[in-house]
Amino acid sequence: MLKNGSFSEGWDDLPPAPGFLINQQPKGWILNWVEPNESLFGAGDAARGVPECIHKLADQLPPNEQLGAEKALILVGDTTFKIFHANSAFGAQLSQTVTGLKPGSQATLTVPVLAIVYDDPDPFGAESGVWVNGEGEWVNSGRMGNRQWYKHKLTFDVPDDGTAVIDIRVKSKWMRPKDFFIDGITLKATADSTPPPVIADPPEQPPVQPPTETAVDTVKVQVPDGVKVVTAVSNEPNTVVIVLPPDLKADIQ
Ligand SMILES: [Ca+2]
Repeated sequence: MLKNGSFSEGWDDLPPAPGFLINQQPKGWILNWVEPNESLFGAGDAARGVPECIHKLADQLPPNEQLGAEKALILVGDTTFKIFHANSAFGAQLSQTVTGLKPGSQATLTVPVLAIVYDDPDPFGAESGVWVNGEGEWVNSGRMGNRQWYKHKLTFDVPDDGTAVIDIRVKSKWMRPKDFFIDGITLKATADSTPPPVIADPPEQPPVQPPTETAVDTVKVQVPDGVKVVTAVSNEPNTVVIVLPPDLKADIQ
């Protein structure tokens, strides 16, 4: 099933990009970006810079942008994933391959994305999109809105191999600031219930007999003539303590 849709399971730091930028690859996901001067996912526009791709933690956000607030940038847990650049065209992608889904069943992937477009008047200035097994589409910022969570929702048929390759893409077309936030990704799907192959029968074990309990309320002690006996009560159940002087031995029957 889908891993780390809430971005709360940590990350790996990636090798430095130009400008000593260290991007964070969320656990369970593959992060990559369009290198400068490469086409933005096949479009005529090209990337000009490498976006910063990081986790924003709740305590790094003002209260009105935290979980549950009116302008929340976190939808689940205490982190959100942010992809942004202050002044450059860029593209980035998060990918995950989910296996073990029931072939032929229907599944629904939901990916909330929030774009901050600042004062860009171009409705195509920022776009985001989601693909499953190569099927998907771009949604431009004119449809996504500014500072609003847009929920990409894809219902798909699980192929025979039970695999869903998920690609989440964002791109910014102009040398203008753009921020994207992604959080609360869910996959509603049926796991393949085919039982795993049995390799060998487990060896037969003899049945274990429960220990029989006999109620004991008396301990018989035989003491030679002339030996004084002192009895005491302890808190240890089913335990008898025998204390002997150095010249006597115990003969336990
Ligand atoms: Ca989160």
